Amino acid sequence: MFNLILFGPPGSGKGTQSERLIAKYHLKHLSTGDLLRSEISRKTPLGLKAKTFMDKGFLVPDDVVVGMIDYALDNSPDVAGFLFDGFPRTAIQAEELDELLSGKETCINVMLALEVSEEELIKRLVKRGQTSGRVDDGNEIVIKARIKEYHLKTAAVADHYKKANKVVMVKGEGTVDDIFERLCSEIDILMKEKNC
Ligand code: B4P
Repeated sequence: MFNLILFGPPGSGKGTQSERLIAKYHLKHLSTGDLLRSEISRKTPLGLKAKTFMDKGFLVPDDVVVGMIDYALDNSPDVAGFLFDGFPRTAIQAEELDELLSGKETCINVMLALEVSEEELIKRLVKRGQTSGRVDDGNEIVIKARIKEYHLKTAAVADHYKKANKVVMVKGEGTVDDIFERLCSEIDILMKEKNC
């Protein structure tokens, strides 16, 4: 298996690039943001709970998202690998993910971390907010709260994988095509190594 984490602050293009990467490399896409939004639209108890955090720009509690990932991993047999998008977002989630994968005799091969300036992040999210209908994109105060959560809780996830020498930084500004090419050239090298 080849398992990768696409990492970066809110609006760095994780969702955008993931769609292309899963098509090219036939990986199973696990986006906790998408999974949570699906729970919200179906008005499940989990979704109703998550919404109270997401609408304010806060992270959803670790046990909720880890439970969702655990379930998704168990229900995805025979895949070439996983692309984790927006997960893990805290050091605890990273530890839990490592444990879940080691129980399946696999691991994270690489974390590709998108680097984008804060000014550009805000610009992108405000623009998406004009059409997406997403409460968390619709208001600059909420967007700034999401970026603050990233610095407070999520940036540490990169440190976790840096210790294992698994982080590759990728410039996340430019056209979507250019960024996709940068990501693919890293993946093509790493796939030959498969360092689990
Ligand atoms: P997510 O759904 O993960 O979304 P995101 O971080 O907002 O965006 P992403 O980086 O995927 O950006 P995208 O490609 O869409 O999280 C939403 C919320 O869910 C979180 O705030 C949190 O509350 C909760 N949550 C999710 N996972 C969680 C977890 N593990 N633990 C706890 N809580 C969790 O791009 C953004 C915009 O930029 C788009 O409009 C796109 O078109 C545009 N864009 C992309 N690339 C561009 C480029 N190169 N140039 C110009 N624009 C570009």
